[in-house]
Amino acid sequence: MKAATTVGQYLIARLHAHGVRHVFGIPGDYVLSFYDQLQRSSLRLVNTCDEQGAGFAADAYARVHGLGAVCVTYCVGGLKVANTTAEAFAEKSPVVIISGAPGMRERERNPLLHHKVRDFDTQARVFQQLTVASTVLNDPQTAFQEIDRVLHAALRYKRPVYIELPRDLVDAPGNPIHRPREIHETSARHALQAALGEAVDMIQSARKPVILADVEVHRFGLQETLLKLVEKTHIPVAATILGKSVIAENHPFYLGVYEGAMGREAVRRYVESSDCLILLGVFMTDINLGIFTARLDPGRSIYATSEKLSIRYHNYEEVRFKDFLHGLAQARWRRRPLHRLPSPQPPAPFRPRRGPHRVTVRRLFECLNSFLDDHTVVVADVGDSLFGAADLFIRQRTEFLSPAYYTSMGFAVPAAIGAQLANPKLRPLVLVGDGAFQMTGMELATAARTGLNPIVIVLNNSGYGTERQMQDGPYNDLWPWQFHRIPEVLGAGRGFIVETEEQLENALREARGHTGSFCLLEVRLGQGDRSPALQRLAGRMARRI
Ligand SMILES: Cc1ncc(C[n+]2csc(CCOP(=O)(O)OP(=O)(O)O)c2C)c(N)n1
Ligand SMILES: [Mg+2]
Repeated sequence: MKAATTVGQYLIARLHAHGVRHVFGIPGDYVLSFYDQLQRSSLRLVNTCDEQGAGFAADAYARVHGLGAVCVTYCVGGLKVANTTAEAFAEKSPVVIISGAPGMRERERNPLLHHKVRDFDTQARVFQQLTVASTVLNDPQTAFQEIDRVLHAALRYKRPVYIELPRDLVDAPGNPIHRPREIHETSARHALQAALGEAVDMIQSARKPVILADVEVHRFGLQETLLKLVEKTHIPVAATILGKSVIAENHPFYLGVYEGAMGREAVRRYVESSDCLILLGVFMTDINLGIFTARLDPGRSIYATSEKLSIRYHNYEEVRFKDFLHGLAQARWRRRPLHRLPSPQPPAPFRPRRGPHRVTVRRLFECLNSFLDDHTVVVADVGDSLFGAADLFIRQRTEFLSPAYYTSMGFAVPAAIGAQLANPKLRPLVLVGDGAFQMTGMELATAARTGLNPIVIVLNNSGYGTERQMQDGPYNDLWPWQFHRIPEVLGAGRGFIVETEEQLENALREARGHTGSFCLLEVRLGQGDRSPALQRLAGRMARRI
Protein backbone atom coordinates (compact mmCIF):
# COMPACT_ATOMS: atom_id res chain seq x y z
CA MET A 1 0.00 0.00 0.00
CA LYS A 2 1.22 3.50 -0.79
CA ALA A 3 2.27 5.27 2.38
CA ALA A 4 0.34 8.52 1.88
CA THR A 5 -3.32 7.50 1.84
CA THR A 6 -6.48 9.15 3.03
CA VAL A 7 -8.69 7.75 5.76
CA GLY A 8 -11.36 6.71 3.25
CA GLN A 9 -8.87 5.05 0.92
CA TYR A 10 -7.27 3.16 3.78
CA LEU A 11 -10.64 1.79 4.90
CA ILE A 12 -11.40 0.62 1.36
CA ALA A 13 -7.97 -0.96 0.99
CA ARG A 14 -8.30 -2.88 4.26
CA LEU A 15 -11.79 -4.13 3.41
CA HIS A 16 -10.45 -5.31 0.08
CA ALA A 17 -7.45 -6.99 1.74
CA HIS A 18 -9.89 -8.93 3.93
CA GLY A 19 -11.79 -10.22 0.92
CA VAL A 20 -14.71 -7.78 0.74
CA ARG A 21 -15.78 -7.05 -2.84
CA HIS A 22 -19.31 -5.69 -2.34
CA VAL A 23 -20.66 -2.99 -0.05
CA PHE A 24 -24.41 -2.64 0.51
CA GLY A 25 -26.18 0.59 1.41
CA ILE A 26 -28.03 3.76 0.49
CA PRO A 27 -26.30 7.13 0.05
CA GLY A 28 -26.96 10.35 1.94
CA ASP A 29 -25.17 13.66 2.17
CA TYR A 30 -23.06 12.71 5.20
CA VAL A 31 -21.61 9.74 3.35
CA LEU A 32 -21.49 11.06 -0.21
CA SER A 33 -17.78 11.78 -0.36
CA PHE A 34 -17.04 8.24 0.83
CA TYR A 35 -19.53 6.87 -1.72
CA ASP A 36 -17.58 8.69 -4.36
CA GLN A 37 -14.39 6.98 -3.23
CA LEU A 38 -16.14 3.61 -3.10
CA GLN A 39 -17.53 4.12 -6.57
CA ARG A 40 -14.03 4.67 -7.92
CA SER A 41 -12.56 1.72 -6.00
CA SER A 42 -12.38 -2.00 -6.64
CA LEU A 43 -15.38 -2.56 -4.35
CA ARG A 44 -18.82 -2.72 -5.90
CA LEU A 45 -21.56 -0.64 -4.34
CA VAL A 46 -24.95 -2.30 -4.24
CA ASN A 47 -27.67 0.13 -3.33
CA THR A 48 -30.77 -1.49 -1.93
CA CYS A 49 -34.38 -0.32 -1.51
CA ASP A 50 -34.06 0.05 2.24
CA GLU A 51 -31.16 0.08 4.68
CA GLN A 52 -32.54 -2.95 6.47
CA GLY A 53 -32.22 -4.82 3.18
CA ALA A 54 -28.60 -3.72 2.94
CA GLY A 55 -27.94 -4.91 6.48
CA PHE A 56 -29.40 -8.36 5.89
CA ALA A 57 -27.60 -8.67 2.55
CA ALA A 58 -24.28 -7.80 4.22
CA ASP A 59 -24.97 -10.30 6.99
CA ALA A 60 -25.57 -13.13 4.52
CA TYR A 61 -22.53 -12.03 2.51
CA ALA A 62 -20.46 -12.31 5.70
CA ARG A 63 -21.86 -15.75 6.48
CA VAL A 64 -20.94 -17.06 3.04
CA HIS A 65 -17.76 -15.09 2.42
CA GLY A 66 -16.18 -14.36 5.81
CA LEU A 67 -16.71 -10.58 6.06
CA GLY A 68 -19.49 -8.26 4.88
CA ALA A 69 -19.92 -4.49 4.76
CA VAL A 70 -22.79 -2.06 4.82
CA CYS A 71 -22.39 1.68 4.29
CA VAL A 72 -25.15 4.13 5.22
CA THR A 73 -25.78 7.71 6.14
CA TYR A 74 -26.01 9.14 9.62
CA CYS A 75 -28.91 8.07 11.91
CA VAL A 76 -31.74 7.88 9.35
CA GLY A 77 -29.76 5.14 7.63
CA GLY A 78 -27.63 3.99 10.54
CA LEU A 79 -30.45 3.38 12.96
CA LYS A 80 -32.27 1.35 10.33
CA VAL A 81 -29.46 -1.18 10.38
CA ALA A 82 -29.55 -1.41 14.18
CA ASN A 83 -31.82 -4.46 13.92
CA THR A 84 -29.72 -6.24 11.30
CA THR A 85 -26.59 -5.49 13.33
CA ALA A 86 -28.25 -6.92 16.40
CA GLU A 87 -28.93 -10.06 14.41
CA ALA A 88 -25.34 -10.25 13.20
CA PHE A 89 -24.17 -9.85 16.78
CA ALA A 90 -26.53 -12.46 18.18
CA GLU A 91 -25.74 -15.01 15.47
CA LYS A 92 -22.06 -14.24 15.10
CA SER A 93 -21.74 -12.75 11.67
CA PRO A 94 -18.83 -10.37 11.00
CA VAL A 95 -20.38 -7.31 9.36
CA VAL A 96 -18.64 -3.93 9.16
CA ILE A 97 -21.13 -1.08 9.57
CA ILE A 98 -19.77 2.11 8.07
CA SER A 99 -21.77 5.24 8.71
CA GLY A 100 -21.20 8.71 7.39
CA ALA A 101 -21.56 11.50 9.94
CA PRO A 102 -21.34 15.27 10.30
CA GLY A 103 -17.77 16.55 9.98
CA MET A 104 -15.81 17.22 13.17
CA ARG A 105 -15.62 20.92 12.37
CA GLU A 106 -19.39 21.09 11.84
CA ARG A 107 -19.95 19.72 15.36
CA GLU A 108 -18.45 22.71 17.16
CA ARG A 109 -21.01 24.59 19.27
CA ASN A 110 -23.43 21.69 18.90
CA PRO A 111 -25.68 23.01 16.10
CA LEU A 112 -28.94 21.27 15.20
CA LEU A 113 -27.80 19.59 12.00
CA HIS A 114 -30.29 17.42 10.14
CA HIS A 115 -30.49 13.73 11.14
CA LYS A 116 -29.06 14.41 14.60
CA VAL A 117 -31.06 12.70 17.35
CA ARG A 118 -29.92 13.97 20.76
CA ASP A 119 -26.15 14.40 20.68
CA PHE A 120 -23.65 13.87 17.91
CA ASP A 121 -22.60 10.60 19.49
CA THR A 122 -26.11 9.13 19.97
CA GLN A 123 -25.76 6.73 17.08
CA ALA A 124 -22.23 5.72 18.06
CA ARG A 125 -23.46 4.91 21.56
CA VAL A 126 -26.29 2.76 20.19
CA PHE A 127 -23.83 0.80 18.11
CA GLN A 128 -21.47 0.29 21.04
CA GLN A 129 -24.19 -1.95 22.42
CA LEU A 130 -24.65 -3.87 19.19
CA THR A 131 -21.08 -4.50 18.10
CA VAL A 132 -17.94 -6.11 19.42
CA ALA A 133 -15.83 -3.01 18.64
CA SER A 134 -16.62 0.49 17.42
CA THR A 135 -14.83 3.67 16.55
CA VAL A 136 -15.49 7.24 15.47
CA LEU A 137 -12.66 8.21 13.14
CA ASN A 138 -12.30 11.70 14.51
CA ASP A 139 -8.51 11.99 14.34
CA PRO A 140 -6.51 11.35 11.17
CA GLN A 141 -3.42 10.49 13.24
CA THR A 142 -5.07 7.45 14.83
CA ALA A 143 -7.63 6.57 12.13
CA PHE A 144 -5.60 3.82 10.41
CA GLN A 145 -4.82 2.17 13.71
CA GLU A 146 -8.47 2.32 14.70
CA ILE A 147 -9.55 0.75 11.41
CA ASP A 148 -7.09 -2.11 12.00
CA ARG A 149 -8.33 -2.56 15.55
CA VAL A 150 -12.02 -2.87 14.74
CA LEU A 151 -11.55 -5.01 11.63
CA HIS A 152 -9.40 -7.35 13.66
CA ALA A 153 -12.14 -7.61 16.28
CA ALA A 154 -14.73 -8.49 13.60
CA LEU A 155 -12.57 -11.33 12.33
CA ARG A 156 -11.46 -12.49 15.77
CA TYR A 157 -14.93 -12.65 17.31
CA LYS A 158 -17.04 -13.07 14.13
CA ARG A 159 -19.27 -10.27 15.23
CA PRO A 160 -20.23 -6.88 13.77
CA VAL A 161 -18.17 -3.71 14.21
CA TYR A 162 -19.03 -0.05 13.73
CA ILE A 163 -16.95 2.60 11.98
CA GLU A 164 -18.22 6.18 11.93
CA LEU A 165 -16.65 8.36 9.31
CA PRO A 166 -17.14 12.12 9.81
CA ARG A 167 -17.41 13.60 6.35
CA ASP A 168 -14.50 16.00 6.70
CA LEU A 169 -12.15 13.11 7.55
CA VAL A 170 -12.76 11.03 4.42
CA ASP A 171 -10.11 12.81 2.38
CA ALA A 172 -7.80 13.60 5.29
CA PRO A 173 -4.36 12.01 4.97
CA GLY A 174 -3.67 9.52 7.74
CA ASN A 175 -0.45 8.62 9.47
CA PRO A 176 2.03 8.16 6.59
CA ILE A 177 4.28 5.70 8.41
CA HIS A 178 1.49 3.38 9.50
CA ARG A 179 1.69 -0.23 8.34
CA PRO A 180 -1.40 -2.50 8.47
CA ARG A 181 -1.33 -4.67 11.54
CA GLU A 182 -2.08 -8.36 11.12
CA ILE A 183 -2.63 -10.06 14.44
CA HIS A 184 -2.36 -13.81 14.72
CA GLU A 185 -3.42 -14.94 18.13
CA THR A 186 -2.23 -18.33 19.17
CA SER A 187 -3.21 -20.68 21.95
CA ALA A 188 -1.10 -21.13 25.05
CA ARG A 189 0.87 -24.23 24.01
CA HIS A 190 0.73 -26.21 27.25
CA ALA A 191 -2.92 -25.46 27.83
CA LEU A 192 -3.74 -26.63 24.29
CA GLN A 193 -1.75 -29.84 24.74
CA ALA A 194 -3.35 -30.60 28.09
CA ALA A 195 -6.85 -29.92 26.73
CA LEU A 196 -6.27 -32.11 23.68
CA GLY A 197 -4.78 -34.89 25.81
CA GLU A 198 -7.76 -34.93 28.11
CA ALA A 199 -10.29 -34.68 25.28
CA VAL A 200 -8.71 -37.47 23.23
CA ASP A 201 -8.58 -39.80 26.27
CA MET A 202 -12.20 -39.07 27.11
CA ILE A 203 -13.34 -39.70 23.55
CA GLN A 204 -11.22 -42.85 23.11
CA SER A 205 -12.58 -44.46 26.23
CA ALA A 206 -16.19 -43.57 25.46
CA ARG A 207 -18.60 -46.16 24.20
CA LYS A 208 -20.77 -43.87 22.13
CA PRO A 209 -19.29 -40.43 21.45
CA VAL A 210 -21.30 -37.96 19.40
CA ILE A 211 -20.44 -34.58 17.90
CA LEU A 212 -22.98 -31.77 17.96
CA ALA A 213 -21.82 -29.06 15.56
CA ASP A 214 -23.13 -25.53 15.34
CA VAL A 215 -22.71 -22.10 13.88
CA GLU A 216 -19.11 -21.39 14.88
CA VAL A 217 -17.87 -24.26 12.72
CA HIS A 218 -19.33 -22.32 9.78
CA ARG A 219 -18.06 -18.94 10.91
CA PHE A 220 -14.50 -20.04 11.50
CA GLY A 221 -14.45 -21.97 8.21
CA LEU A 222 -13.76 -25.27 9.99
CA GLN A 223 -16.09 -27.50 7.97
CA GLU A 224 -13.18 -29.38 6.33
CA THR A 225 -11.53 -29.91 9.69
CA LEU A 226 -14.75 -31.27 11.13
CA LEU A 227 -15.09 -33.60 8.16
CA LYS A 228 -11.54 -34.84 8.65
CA LEU A 229 -12.18 -35.51 12.33
CA VAL A 230 -15.36 -37.41 11.54
CA GLU A 231 -13.79 -39.50 8.80
CA LYS A 232 -10.75 -40.35 10.90
CA THR A 233 -12.71 -41.31 13.98
CA HIS A 234 -16.08 -42.45 12.63
CA ILE A 235 -17.82 -40.39 15.29
CA PRO A 236 -21.33 -39.47 14.16
CA VAL A 237 -22.37 -35.81 13.89
CA ALA A 238 -25.62 -34.03 14.54
CA ALA A 239 -26.19 -30.36 13.72
CA THR A 240 -28.29 -27.74 15.44
CA ILE A 241 -30.83 -25.84 13.37
CA LEU A 242 -28.59 -22.75 13.39
CA GLY A 243 -25.66 -24.94 12.34
CA LYS A 244 -27.65 -26.94 9.80
CA SER A 245 -25.65 -27.93 6.71
CA VAL A 246 -22.33 -27.84 8.62
CA ILE A 247 -21.70 -31.20 6.99
CA ALA A 248 -23.28 -32.59 3.84
CA GLU A 249 -26.51 -34.16 4.98
CA ASN A 250 -26.01 -37.24 2.85
CA HIS A 251 -22.74 -37.98 4.65
CA PRO A 252 -22.84 -41.51 6.16
CA PHE A 253 -21.98 -40.20 9.64
CA TYR A 254 -24.58 -37.46 9.69
CA LEU A 255 -27.37 -38.02 12.18
CA GLY A 256 -29.67 -35.10 11.46
CA VAL A 257 -30.78 -31.92 13.20
CA TYR A 258 -30.82 -32.15 16.98
CA GLU A 259 -33.43 -29.91 18.60
CA GLY A 260 -34.28 -31.61 21.88
CA ALA A 261 -37.86 -32.78 21.91
CA MET A 262 -38.69 -30.67 18.84
CA GLY A 263 -36.50 -32.62 16.45
CA ARG A 264 -36.62 -36.19 15.21
CA GLU A 265 -36.98 -38.58 18.13
CA ALA A 266 -34.28 -40.98 16.90
CA VAL A 267 -31.70 -38.18 16.76
CA ARG A 268 -32.66 -36.98 20.22
CA ARG A 269 -32.31 -40.46 21.67
CA TYR A 270 -28.96 -41.07 20.03
CA VAL A 271 -27.47 -37.75 21.16
CA GLU A 272 -28.84 -37.80 24.67
CA SER A 273 -27.75 -41.38 25.34
CA SER A 274 -24.16 -40.61 24.38
CA ASP A 275 -21.53 -41.02 27.10
CA CYS A 276 -19.28 -38.39 25.47
CA LEU A 277 -20.84 -35.36 23.83
CA ILE A 278 -18.49 -33.21 21.81
CA LEU A 279 -20.16 -29.81 21.42
CA LEU A 280 -18.35 -27.84 18.74
CA GLY A 281 -19.12 -24.14 18.43
CA VAL A 282 -22.57 -24.67 19.90
CA PHE A 283 -24.80 -21.79 20.90
CA MET A 284 -26.95 -22.88 23.80
CA THR A 285 -30.02 -21.00 22.57
CA ASP A 286 -33.60 -21.92 23.32
CA ILE A 287 -34.43 -22.68 19.71
CA ASN A 288 -31.25 -24.70 19.16
CA LEU A 289 -32.09 -26.70 22.22
CA GLY A 290 -35.74 -27.26 21.36
CA ILE A 291 -37.03 -24.60 23.81
CA PHE A 292 -34.84 -26.09 26.49
CA THR A 293 -36.14 -29.58 26.11
CA ALA A 294 -32.63 -30.78 25.36
CA ARG A 295 -31.01 -33.01 27.96
CA LEU A 296 -27.29 -32.49 27.56
CA ASP A 297 -25.23 -33.50 30.57
CA PRO A 298 -22.15 -31.27 31.14
CA GLY A 299 -20.55 -34.09 33.15
CA ARG A 300 -20.26 -36.07 29.90
CA SER A 301 -19.42 -33.15 27.60
CA ILE A 302 -16.54 -31.48 25.89
CA TYR A 303 -17.73 -27.97 25.14
CA ALA A 304 -15.57 -25.94 22.75
CA THR A 305 -16.40 -22.50 21.37
CA SER A 306 -14.43 -19.38 20.48
CA GLU A 307 -15.26 -18.04 23.92
CA LYS A 308 -14.78 -21.02 26.16
CA LEU A 309 -13.42 -24.52 26.38
CA SER A 310 -14.63 -26.82 29.10
CA ILE A 311 -14.21 -30.51 29.59
CA ARG A 312 -16.67 -31.99 32.06
CA TYR A 313 -16.77 -29.44 34.87
CA HIS A 314 -13.53 -27.53 34.36
CA ASN A 315 -12.35 -24.85 31.95
CA TYR A 316 -9.20 -24.29 29.96
CA GLU A 317 -8.04 -20.73 29.35
CA GLU A 318 -6.29 -19.41 26.24
CA VAL A 319 -7.15 -22.28 23.94
CA ARG A 320 -8.38 -21.07 20.56
CA PHE A 321 -11.35 -22.92 19.12
CA LYS A 322 -9.61 -23.33 15.78
CA ASP A 323 -6.45 -24.78 17.31
CA PHE A 324 -8.46 -27.18 19.43
CA LEU A 325 -10.45 -28.50 16.48
CA HIS A 326 -7.35 -28.78 14.29
CA GLY A 327 -5.62 -30.58 17.16
CA LEU A 328 -8.47 -33.08 17.46
CA ALA A 329 -8.45 -33.71 13.72
CA GLN A 330 -4.70 -34.32 13.74
CA ALA A 331 -4.61 -36.58 16.81
CA ARG A 332 -3.93 -40.30 16.48
CA TRP A 333 -7.24 -42.06 16.62
CA ARG A 334 -8.36 -45.59 16.93
CA ARG A 335 -11.18 -46.04 14.46
CA ARG A 336 -14.34 -47.18 16.02
CA PRO A 337 -16.55 -49.93 14.70
CA LEU A 338 -19.41 -48.68 12.58
CA HIS A 339 -22.74 -48.42 14.37
CA ARG A 340 -26.06 -48.33 12.68
CA LEU A 341 -27.09 -44.70 12.77
CA PRO A 342 -30.57 -43.16 12.62
CA SER A 343 -29.45 -41.04 9.67
CA PRO A 344 -32.05 -39.05 7.74
CA GLN A 345 -33.38 -40.89 4.75
CA PRO A 346 -32.68 -39.20 1.43
CA PRO A 347 -35.98 -37.96 0.08
CA ALA A 348 -37.96 -40.12 -2.27
CA PRO A 349 -38.62 -38.42 -5.62
CA PHE A 350 -41.67 -36.20 -5.37
CA ARG A 351 -44.64 -37.41 -7.36
CA PRO A 352 -47.41 -34.86 -7.50
CA ARG A 353 -50.93 -36.12 -7.19
CA ARG A 354 -52.69 -35.21 -10.41
CA GLY A 355 -55.81 -33.13 -10.40
CA PRO A 356 -57.10 -30.58 -7.90
CA HIS A 357 -55.01 -31.67 -4.91
CA ARG A 358 -54.27 -28.57 -2.90
CA VAL A 359 -50.69 -28.21 -1.85
CA THR A 360 -49.97 -28.43 1.89
CA VAL A 361 -46.91 -27.30 3.85
CA ARG A 362 -45.81 -30.90 4.26
CA ARG A 363 -46.09 -31.63 0.54
CA LEU A 364 -44.41 -28.33 -0.35
CA PHE A 365 -41.31 -29.30 1.62
CA GLU A 366 -41.36 -32.84 0.21
CA CYS A 367 -41.38 -31.33 -3.25
CA LEU A 368 -38.60 -28.86 -2.43
CA ASN A 369 -36.55 -31.70 -1.04
CA SER A 370 -36.32 -33.32 -4.42
CA PHE A 371 -35.77 -29.97 -6.09
CA LEU A 372 -32.56 -29.05 -4.24
CA ASP A 373 -29.30 -29.62 -6.00
CA ASP A 374 -25.64 -29.05 -5.21
CA HIS A 375 -25.84 -25.43 -6.29
CA THR A 376 -28.80 -24.41 -4.18
CA VAL A 377 -28.41 -22.26 -1.11
CA VAL A 378 -31.59 -22.38 0.94
CA VAL A 379 -32.33 -19.06 2.62
CA ALA A 380 -35.15 -19.40 5.11
CA ASP A 381 -37.04 -16.56 6.77
CA VAL A 382 -38.73 -16.80 10.14
CA GLY A 383 -42.02 -18.67 10.50
CA ASP A 384 -42.96 -21.94 8.91
CA SER A 385 -40.33 -21.28 6.26
CA LEU A 386 -37.74 -21.99 8.93
CA PHE A 387 -39.46 -24.80 10.78
CA GLY A 388 -40.41 -26.67 7.66
CA ALA A 389 -36.89 -26.23 6.34
CA ALA A 390 -35.40 -28.09 9.30
CA ASP A 391 -36.35 -31.31 7.55
CA LEU A 392 -34.88 -30.36 4.19
CA PHE A 393 -32.02 -32.55 3.10
CA ILE A 394 -29.13 -30.19 2.31
CA ARG A 395 -26.56 -31.96 0.23
CA GLN A 396 -23.54 -29.70 0.45
CA ARG A 397 -22.00 -27.69 3.23
CA THR A 398 -22.91 -24.10 4.16
CA GLU A 399 -25.97 -24.22 2.01
CA PHE A 400 -28.53 -23.21 4.56
CA LEU A 401 -28.88 -19.66 5.85
CA SER A 402 -31.43 -18.45 8.32
CA PRO A 403 -31.75 -16.22 11.38
CA ALA A 404 -32.60 -19.24 13.48
CA TYR A 405 -31.74 -17.67 16.83
CA TYR A 406 -32.48 -13.93 16.64
CA THR A 407 -35.37 -14.70 14.28
CA SER A 408 -35.97 -11.32 12.74
CA MET A 409 -38.54 -11.45 9.97
CA GLY A 410 -37.51 -9.98 6.63
CA PHE A 411 -34.10 -11.61 6.42
CA ALA A 412 -34.49 -13.99 3.53
CA VAL A 413 -35.05 -11.93 0.36
CA PRO A 414 -32.20 -9.46 0.97
CA ALA A 415 -30.00 -12.23 2.39
CA ALA A 416 -30.36 -14.11 -0.89
CA ILE A 417 -28.84 -11.09 -2.65
CA GLY A 418 -25.86 -11.06 -0.31
CA ALA A 419 -25.41 -14.82 -0.56
CA GLN A 420 -25.49 -14.92 -4.34
CA LEU A 421 -23.10 -11.99 -4.73
CA ALA A 422 -20.77 -13.69 -2.25
CA ASN A 423 -20.88 -16.91 -4.25
CA PRO A 424 -22.29 -16.53 -7.75
CA LYS A 425 -22.18 -20.31 -8.28
CA LEU A 426 -25.11 -20.66 -5.91
CA ARG A 427 -28.73 -20.10 -6.86
CA PRO A 428 -30.73 -19.10 -3.80
CA LEU A 429 -33.98 -20.81 -2.95
CA VAL A 430 -35.75 -18.34 -0.69
CA LEU A 431 -38.46 -19.52 1.68
CA VAL A 432 -40.46 -16.63 3.05
CA GLY A 433 -43.86 -16.15 4.67
CA ASP A 434 -46.39 -13.64 3.37
CA GLY A 435 -45.87 -11.57 6.53
CA ALA A 436 -42.09 -11.50 6.28
CA PHE A 437 -42.25 -10.77 2.54
CA GLN A 438 -44.17 -7.58 3.25
CA MET A 439 -41.18 -6.30 5.20
CA THR A 440 -38.31 -6.63 2.73
CA GLY A 441 -39.67 -8.40 -0.36
CA MET A 442 -39.25 -5.29 -2.47
CA GLU A 443 -35.52 -5.98 -2.44
CA LEU A 444 -36.39 -8.16 -5.44
CA ALA A 445 -35.89 -4.87 -7.28
CA THR A 446 -32.28 -4.99 -6.10
CA ALA A 447 -32.00 -8.58 -7.29
CA ALA A 448 -33.27 -7.44 -10.68
CA ARG A 449 -30.83 -4.53 -10.86
CA THR A 450 -27.89 -6.71 -9.93
CA GLY A 451 -28.88 -9.45 -12.38
CA LEU A 452 -29.45 -12.12 -9.72
CA ASN A 453 -31.87 -15.00 -10.11
CA PRO A 454 -33.17 -16.30 -6.77
CA ILE A 455 -36.20 -18.55 -6.71
CA VAL A 456 -38.51 -17.10 -4.08
CA ILE A 457 -41.23 -19.26 -2.56
CA VAL A 458 -43.81 -17.14 -0.73
CA LEU A 459 -45.65 -19.34 1.74
CA ASN A 460 -48.94 -17.51 1.66
CA ASN A 461 -51.06 -18.70 4.57
CA SER A 462 -53.01 -15.42 4.86
CA GLY A 463 -51.25 -13.98 7.87
CA TYR A 464 -48.92 -14.51 10.75
CA GLY A 465 -49.32 -18.27 10.99
CA THR A 466 -46.75 -18.77 13.72
CA GLU A 467 -48.44 -16.19 15.90
CA ARG A 468 -51.90 -17.54 15.14
CA GLN A 469 -50.85 -20.85 16.61
CA MET A 470 -49.97 -19.18 19.92
CA GLN A 471 -52.75 -16.64 20.18
CA ASP A 472 -55.03 -15.58 17.37
CA GLY A 473 -56.69 -12.25 16.71
CA PRO A 474 -57.27 -9.78 13.89
CA TYR A 475 -53.70 -8.54 14.40
CA ASN A 476 -52.53 -11.69 12.61
CA ASP A 477 -54.43 -10.85 9.41
CA LEU A 478 -52.84 -9.19 6.39
CA TRP A 479 -54.00 -7.51 3.25
CA PRO A 480 -54.29 -10.26 0.60
CA TRP A 481 -51.46 -9.28 -1.71
CA GLN A 482 -51.22 -10.75 -5.17
CA PHE A 483 -47.62 -11.68 -4.67
CA HIS A 484 -47.30 -13.53 -7.96
CA ARG A 485 -47.96 -10.27 -9.82
CA ILE A 486 -45.03 -8.43 -8.30
CA PRO A 487 -42.92 -9.11 -11.42
CA GLU A 488 -45.48 -7.03 -13.37
CA VAL A 489 -44.90 -4.07 -11.05
CA LEU A 490 -41.15 -4.45 -11.19
CA GLY A 491 -41.08 -5.14 -14.90
CA ALA A 492 -38.70 -8.00 -14.15
CA GLY A 493 -38.77 -11.59 -13.02
CA ARG A 494 -41.41 -14.28 -13.44
CA GLY A 495 -44.36 -14.93 -11.19
CA PHE A 496 -46.31 -18.15 -10.63
CA ILE A 497 -49.41 -18.89 -8.67
CA VAL A 498 -49.44 -22.31 -7.05
CA GLU A 499 -52.49 -23.92 -5.51
CA THR A 500 -52.14 -27.58 -6.43
CA GLU A 501 -49.33 -30.10 -6.29
CA GLU A 502 -49.23 -30.29 -10.05
CA GLN A 503 -48.89 -26.51 -10.37
CA LEU A 504 -46.10 -26.61 -7.83
CA GLU A 505 -44.12 -29.14 -9.76
CA ASN A 506 -44.62 -27.33 -13.05
CA ALA A 507 -43.71 -23.94 -11.62
CA LEU A 508 -40.53 -25.28 -10.08
CA ARG A 509 -39.54 -26.96 -13.32
CA GLU A 510 -40.03 -23.71 -15.20
CA ALA A 511 -38.21 -21.71 -12.55
CA ARG A 512 -35.23 -24.03 -12.77
CA GLY A 513 -35.02 -23.45 -16.49
CA HIS A 514 -35.56 -19.73 -16.24
CA THR A 515 -32.17 -18.53 -15.06
CA GLY A 516 -32.29 -15.03 -16.54
CA SER A 517 -34.07 -13.38 -13.61
CA PHE A 518 -35.69 -14.07 -10.29
CA CYS A 519 -38.79 -16.26 -10.09
CA LEU A 520 -41.50 -15.83 -7.50
CA LEU A 521 -43.83 -18.69 -6.63
CA GLU A 522 -46.78 -17.66 -4.53
CA VAL A 523 -47.86 -20.86 -2.84
CA ARG A 524 -51.39 -20.53 -1.48
CA LEU A 525 -51.75 -22.57 1.67
CA GLY A 526 -54.67 -23.15 3.98
CA GLN A 527 -54.77 -20.75 6.93
CA GLY A 528 -54.54 -23.50 9.54
CA ASP A 529 -51.98 -25.57 7.67
CA ARG A 530 -48.54 -25.81 9.25
CA SER A 531 -45.50 -27.99 9.39
CA PRO A 532 -45.25 -30.62 12.11
CA ALA A 533 -42.22 -28.83 13.60
CA LEU A 534 -44.15 -25.56 13.94
CA GLN A 535 -46.99 -27.36 15.60
CA ARG A 536 -44.65 -28.77 18.21
CA LEU A 537 -42.79 -25.48 18.76
CA ALA A 538 -45.77 -23.19 18.94
CA GLY A 539 -47.48 -25.59 21.32
CA ARG A 540 -44.51 -25.35 23.67
CA MET A 541 -44.22 -21.58 23.41
CA ALA A 542 -47.91 -21.02 24.01
CA ARG A 543 -47.51 -22.72 27.36
CA ARG A 544 -44.88 -20.12 28.32
CA ILE A 545 -46.68 -16.89 27.42
C1 LIG B 1 -39.23 -8.24 12.75
C2 LIG B 1 -40.13 -9.18 13.50
N1 LIG B 1 -41.35 -8.77 13.92
C3 LIG B 1 -42.17 -9.63 14.57
C4 LIG B 1 -41.78 -10.91 14.84
C5 LIG B 1 -42.71 -11.86 15.58
N2 LIG B 1 -43.17 -12.93 14.67
C6 LIG B 1 -42.60 -14.14 14.65
S1 LIG B 1 -43.24 -15.16 13.51
C7 LIG B 1 -44.34 -13.99 13.00
C8 LIG B 1 -45.31 -14.26 11.90
C9 LIG B 1 -44.60 -14.54 10.61
O1 LIG B 1 -45.55 -14.49 9.59
P1 LIG B 1 -45.17 -15.01 8.15
O2 LIG B 1 -43.93 -14.36 7.67
O3 LIG B 1 -46.37 -14.89 7.28
O4 LIG B 1 -44.81 -16.55 8.40
P2 LIG B 1 -45.80 -17.70 8.96
O5 LIG B 1 -45.65 -17.69 10.45
O6 LIG B 1 -47.18 -17.36 8.52
O7 LIG B 1 -45.24 -18.96 8.36
C10 LIG B 1 -44.20 -12.82 13.75
C11 LIG B 1 -45.02 -11.60 13.56
C12 LIG B 1 -40.48 -11.29 14.40
N3 LIG B 1 -39.99 -12.52 14.64
N4 LIG B 1 -39.69 -10.43 13.71
MG1 LIG C 1 -47.84 -16.24 6.89
